[in-house]
Formats: sequence, C-alpha cells, structure tokens
Amino acid sequence: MKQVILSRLKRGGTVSGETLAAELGVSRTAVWKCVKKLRLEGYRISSSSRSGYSLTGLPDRLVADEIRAGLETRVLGRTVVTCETLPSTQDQAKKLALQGGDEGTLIVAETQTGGRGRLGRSWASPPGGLYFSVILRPRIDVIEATRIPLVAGVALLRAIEGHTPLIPRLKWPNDVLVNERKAAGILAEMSAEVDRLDWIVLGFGINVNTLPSQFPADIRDRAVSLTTGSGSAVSRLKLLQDSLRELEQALDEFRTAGFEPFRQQWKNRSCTLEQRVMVAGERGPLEGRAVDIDSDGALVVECDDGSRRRIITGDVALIRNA
Ligand code: BTX
Repeated sequence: MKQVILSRLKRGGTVSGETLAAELGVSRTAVWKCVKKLRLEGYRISSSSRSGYSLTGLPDRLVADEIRAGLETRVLGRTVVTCETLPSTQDQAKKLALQGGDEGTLIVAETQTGGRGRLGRSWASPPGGLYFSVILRPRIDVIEATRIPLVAGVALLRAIEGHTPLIPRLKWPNDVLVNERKAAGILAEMSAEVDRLDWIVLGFGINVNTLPSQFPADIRDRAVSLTTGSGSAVSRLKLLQDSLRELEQALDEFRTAGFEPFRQQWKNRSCTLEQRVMVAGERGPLEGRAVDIDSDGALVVECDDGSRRRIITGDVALIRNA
C-alpha cells in the first residue's frame, strides 16, 4: 500500500486522503499511517486538511525502492540491501557471497564504522559519501580477474564525468583523483579455486557530498568530495544508479571486446603514466618512471638503470616536481 501511495504522489499535484483511501479501499487512518512511514523514510510530504497530500522532496538517504526504481541494469542491483550504518559493506557483501548470494547483490550503507581500503588500510566513511559493494560472478578465467578493478575504475570515471564538469583522473590501480586529491577508491576482493572464479566483490567509496571538515584530520589535505571539487551538489542516488549502469556495460564490453579497449581508456585518463613514482610493493620499495599498463593491468615502471618492472599489487606514490 505504501508503494501505491508513493507512486500516486510521484505523479505530482495534491491528492486528498479521502481519494487515496477510496482508490485503495482502506480507511483514511490507514493512508495517514503509510504517509507517516514514508516520512520516516525521508520522503517530504506536505499535508493540508483542505487539499490533501503532496510530495515535496525525495529522501536524501538511499532507500532500496528508490535505488531500484531508477536502475537501468539487468543484473547489478537485482537485490538491494540498504543500511544506515555497517562496519563495512564489503564484509557484508563477502559474507553474502560466501553464502551463495546472487550476482548483482548490492549492499549500501550511509556510513561505515570500519570501512576498508586496500592493503589493510582504512576508508573514512562519514555521512554524505557513497559506500557500496556489489557481488559479481563473472564467467571468466581466474587470470583475467586482475583486470576487473581497472575496468571498474574506467566505469566509475564515466559515471562521475556524466554528473559533474570535473575531469577526474585514475591513479593506479584505481584511485579517482580530482584536482590531485583522492575523491574515490575501489576495493576488489575475490574467491577462486585454481581454475574457477567463484565471486568478486567490488567495493566503491566515493566522496560525494562530504564536507572537508568531515574527513579525519590526517587525510584532509589529500581527500576531496565531488561537491567541493565541482562547486555543485551531486545526487548520490543518481550517481549510484549511473555507476551501476556504467559498471554493467563495462563488464559486458570486457566480456565481448576484452581488456584492450579498457587499457587504452585507462591510459587516456591516467595521472600515473609518465610520472616519477615510488612503489611500495611486495618486493620492497622501488623508484622509477611509470611507463605503461600492460595487458594484465599491471603497472610497468622503468627504473633508473633502464630495467622494467611489472607491479601487480602495491601502493604507488607520485613524486611531484622530480
Ligand atoms: P586505498 O587503500 O587505496 O585508500 C585508503 C587510503 O586513502 C587511506 O590509507 C587514507 O590515506 C586515504 N583515505 C581514507 N579514507 C579516504 C576518503 N574517504 N577519501 C580519500 N582518501 C581516503 C581505496 O583504498 C579503496 C577504498 C574502498 C572503500 C569502499 S567503501 C565501500 C566498501 N566497503 C569497504 O569497507 N570498503 C569499500
């Protein structure tokens, strides 16, 4: 009944409690109770005893029904779980994946208390940001999975570009930088057997409407939100829906056309290539010039002695003015 009332109000105008009650075959009190529930979910509904109810605003919170209503995907977001707060959407999604959760299952939280980054780091997750994880079960070889985070990075950039006048850049492997500060990050985790990929969980942390004062002091000069970067508010709901659409399209393209088109797009949007970098990798620190992304998605660094090293995992710092 709540959904019927909501879609009626979404058509616009004012509709009386009496009309709604008659249309639904319920009492006016029942209608009023549903309106109350919708208000609790964040819908702004004005009411006047003479003319009735009208919808004046959508929730700023991410509501599962709203996410689903505007989704242009086949698979991603088929199941949506929204939470006010979670330790980590990634942990929740991994738990569901292990229990056999469907491909496309989406976990979204308004805030996280234990948001995780790569290599055991943390991801600050105050209100105003977008924090979500999605379960993928791609039918690809395990070896191909290393490319998925870069494919996801390109997809996220496309979504951000569609929402803001910003020119975001990708820092290997998949940080999104705006004005040289980090605006988003992607965490990819997977479970596989020798020859079979079971699942990949992709986690996205995007600073959408986060205020500078909401970032922890130690990252305040390195983090930025899309709103602060662009000077105009960005809809978290639309950005979430567009990110999922772009991700699904990108994964389809990856399946049919392979990694090469993404490698090129990644390189065109990169702020890592042709820069002097310091890599904290598995085999110790390494300094050199980032020269390429190879066909596996690894970063190729040319050391000062001319030798080339492939970086598969690790942290890359750009050395400015070198
Ligand atoms: P990362 O390891 O590349 O980035 C983490 C590093 O970035 C931190 O060490 C810190 O320096 C900085 N940092 C932390 N929080 C922020 C922030 N909000 N904005 C800018 N810089 C920050 C990148 O890891 C991958 C992050 C994925 C986060 C998502 S959120 C949804 C899902 N759930 C979860 O627990 N993780 C993922």
